Parts: sequence; C-alpha cells; structure tokens
Amino acid sequence: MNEELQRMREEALKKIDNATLEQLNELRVQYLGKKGVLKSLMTQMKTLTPEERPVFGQTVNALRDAIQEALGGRTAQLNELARRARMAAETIDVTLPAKKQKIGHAHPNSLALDEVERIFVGMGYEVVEGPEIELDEYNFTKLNIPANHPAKDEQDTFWINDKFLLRTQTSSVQAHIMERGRLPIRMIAPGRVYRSDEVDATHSPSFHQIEGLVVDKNITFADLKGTLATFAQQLFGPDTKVKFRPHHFPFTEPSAEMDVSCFKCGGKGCRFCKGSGWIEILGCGVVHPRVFEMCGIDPEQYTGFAFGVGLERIALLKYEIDDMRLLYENDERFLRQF
Ligand code: 2NM
Repeated sequence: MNEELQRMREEALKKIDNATLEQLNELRVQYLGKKGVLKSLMTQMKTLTPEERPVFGQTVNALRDAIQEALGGRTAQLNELARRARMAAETIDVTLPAKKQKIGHAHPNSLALDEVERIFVGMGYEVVEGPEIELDEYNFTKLNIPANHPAKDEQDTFWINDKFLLRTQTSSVQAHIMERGRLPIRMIAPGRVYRSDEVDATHSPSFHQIEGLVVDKNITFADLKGTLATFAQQLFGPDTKVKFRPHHFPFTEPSAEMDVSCFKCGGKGCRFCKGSGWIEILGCGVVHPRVFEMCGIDPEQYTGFAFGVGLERIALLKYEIDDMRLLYENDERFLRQF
C-alpha cells in the first residue's frame, strides 16, 4: 500500500511539474476534488486494520500537502514565466533612432505676403482684414464703380443674391475703414478675392490681393511714386527702377500701372521679362474724390493714393514659378522647394 502511494505521489508531482495552467486546474480537480483521488483513498481507510489506519492517514495527508504545494509552486512558476514573456514583448529600445517627423513648409503665397507686410508695416502701415462676403455697396458703389459697369456683370462676379457677392477686390475693406472716419489712414488690406475666371497659367477664380490706401492732408502722386518705388526696391532689390504708365481705374484719378525693371536681367531684356526689360507689377492712382464723398471723407480737406497688387503675381515672380496652378495644387514635391 505504501509503495502504491509512493508511486502515485511521484506520478502526481511529475504531472504537475509539466502541466500548463489549464492542465493544473484539471489536475487539482482530479486529485483534490470532491470525487478526486484523495477522497477515494480516504474511503479505503475502512478496509484497513485499526493499526494500519493512522499511518495510512498520515501518508495520505502528506500526499495531499505535497500535491497542494506542487500545484501552488507550479502555478507561481507559470505565472512568472508568463510575466517575463510579457515584459520581453513590451520592451522598448530607447536607443533606436526616432522616426523623422514630416514638418510643413510655408506656402510661397505666405512667404510673399509676409515680405509685403513686413515692408509696409516698416513704413507705418496697418494690416487690416475684412469679410470675403460683401455688399454690392462696399465692393462696387462706394468705390465709384457704377451700376452698369461691366465688372459687375455676372460673367465676372460671383453674386450670392442681388445684394451680396464674393468680393472681387479687397478695396471693399478700405471702403469700410474710410467710412469709419478715423483719419489719417495708412493701411494695406491683404486677402482672398473671387472672380469668375477660367483657370489657366495666370488666372484662377479665387486668388489673393493686397490693396493699399493712404489718406491724409496734402497727399500727392509724388507720395505714391516714392512709396511704391521704395516698396519695389525692398521687394526686388535696391537697384530696381520703376516706371508708371497711364491707366484707368474707376476709383482713382489719375490712375497708373507700375512696372519694375526686370530683376533677372537688370533691364537689358531676357526670357523672364519677354525681352522688354520691364515687368508689370501693380495698379495704383490718386483716390477719386467721388470715392471719398461716398465714404464720408471731405475731398476738399483730404487726398490720398491707393494701389492693388496680386499676391500670386508677386509669388510667381519672386520664386520664378511659371504656372499659377502650381500654387493651388499643394503638391508636396513643389512646396518643399521654398
Ligand atoms: C488698384 C488700383 C488702383 C484701390 C483703390 C482703393 C480705394 F479703396 F481707395 F478706393 N483701394 N484700392 C486701387 C487703386 C486698386 O488695384 C489694381
């Protein structure tokens, strides 16, 4: 009987030592359960002589203790192995090089705008923004663009209804500022404008303008020339020359277009300036007295000058980009270059 128990003990301990966690549960039930091996051993007690019983009882108890201890030991061992495996799997190698983060680039439009703003802020101008949805009154009427003007045509303007439209120029912002009546004024109004144009290398239905306005006593065309020449020299280099050609705008009189000497060839003529040595850069003029009247400024007391530059045009020229569409496609390979 003792040998039988000894053999059983060895077999049980061996099974436990090799068991998985699930098998341990089965073994626990098999040996220690209500209908387990040890219970059935105890029922054998009654077949023994009274002398044999205490020894047998002690041996079975010792066997139960050994099995219990082995089950506990093996469970702890397996849990520890599982913990180590988990730790190994979760290990982070802090010495690995970090993944390179892709960082964005300023858009050429933004670079050009920053530069233009820097130049005018340096001359004491204020930067003012206004709404892209405007009233007919501020986009056209107060700027001396009459009701029958072709620019108001549905072909050129995105009308929202018969009063509201998407602004076609940022001078609408200036109409608001003049009307506010705080004089003198020295401001630029950068922002998005909308015109119903077909897309090509130099046109887009939505682009950006920077319009400037100065209103004070005794402002003359000479102030306009000096200011815009300084602007051109700061933007394109100190050797830049400017020239003014007569033009027509409804909101200014006299009006002009300003050309700058080609910063590529210095004015000799090249592919860049199409051989002329000059590059057209902006429109400008002396503010029309009718504009002042309609914006509540006395044209007998105040005079002023204004100008408008296309931001994309500046960006295309400065960064030698030959197609405006590249500015809107957001192709990273293109944007990376600036
Ligand atoms: C241009 C050309 C000439 C202009 C006029 C005004 C305002 F509000 F004072 F009437 N703002 N901007 C102006 C003048 C714009 O763009 C080519």
